Amino acid sequence: MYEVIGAIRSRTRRVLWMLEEIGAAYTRNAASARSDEVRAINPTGKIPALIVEGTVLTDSTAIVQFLADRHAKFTFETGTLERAQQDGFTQRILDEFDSILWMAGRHDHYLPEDERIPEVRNTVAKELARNMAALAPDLDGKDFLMGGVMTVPDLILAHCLDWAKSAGFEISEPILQDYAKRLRSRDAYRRTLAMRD
Ligand SMILES: N[C@@H](CCC(=O)N[C@@H](CS)C(=O)NCC(=O)O)C(=O)O
Repeated sequence: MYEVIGAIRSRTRRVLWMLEEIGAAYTRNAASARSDEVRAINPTGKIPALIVEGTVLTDSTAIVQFLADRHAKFTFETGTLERAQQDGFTQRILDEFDSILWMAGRHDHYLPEDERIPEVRNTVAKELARNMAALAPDLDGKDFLMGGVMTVPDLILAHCLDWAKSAGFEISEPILQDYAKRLRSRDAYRRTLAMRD
């Protein structure tokens, strides 16, 4: 039994989505980032965290990959060339989507007001558009980043595309629009979307 820590409107959704995909049993504690409750579990105050057999795991991508490895689903095996390619996509999505969206989020609402630079949003919009255009060929004629099989970086990318949309950034590439639609139509995704804290 897993325990997921974190409010739904955060990267916690990635962990819940993976758990729904693999059909593992879990409980939820929808604690907010930086709350005392979260700090008692993860001293950085960040969410999500996953408690497994009394051990606290942190970082959504690390947790999602752990679940994939442990349940041997949505991942290639470690030590294979396919796994190296899969991990390359994961890191690329984190560099080119997650970190940029987080930059926009910090300057939009997270940093102390006197540290926010509103113009960052324009730079982020341009950078996201460039990164989407660069990624589109990697999805041309494929259902998922690794071809016919959904793996961890697909889950992270689909979440980032949702995040971009909800933050008001355009999904500029038709290939990425179709891809996001395909992933959003999955039953496990829909179940996480219906979740409330
Ligand atoms: N790379 C980490 C980032 C975790 C993170 O920054 N989470 C946000 C919510 S989505 C948070 O807890 N922010 C609070 C803070 O930065 O103090 C992950 O993927 O889990």
